[in-house]
Amino acid sequence: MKLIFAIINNDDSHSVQSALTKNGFQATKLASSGGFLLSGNTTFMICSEDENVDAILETIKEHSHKRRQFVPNAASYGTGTYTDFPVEVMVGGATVFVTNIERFEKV
Ligand code: 2BA
Repeated sequence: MKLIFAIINNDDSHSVQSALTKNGFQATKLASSGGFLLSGNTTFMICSEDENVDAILETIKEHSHKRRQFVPNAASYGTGTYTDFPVEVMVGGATVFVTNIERFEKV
């Protein structure tokens, strides 16, 4: 079994959630925020059988869009990058981590 963490833009989270549910995949949504932009995003926690991982990633990919966002100056202090103007970065579609689950139980 695998545990998938998928970090999604808030604007895509409803669409991703609906598609996962429609395709029969159970997910837990966590409110999270990015360390760079310091803005809110959504982390999905999805436990699945190994053979469903690709279908889940495909569903997430289909509903997560790339977008340009501007980084306010204050957000770049930690990186050592100091500019007078906001910096444009490309965000998304989704940042995904797939990990092994040693044991899964509902008690
Ligand atoms: P943030 O940390 O707010 O990052 C937002 C976007 O800013 C990133 O988009 C990337 O394009 C840019 N960015 C981040 N750190 C940067 C840096 N040091 N220098 C220049 N640009 C930088 P994504 O890569 O699509 O990431 C979206 C969100 O996914 C991130 O939000 C963070 O919450 C999460 N994430 C991405 N990579 C991660 C990782 N390796 N570990 C944990 N979370 C990660």
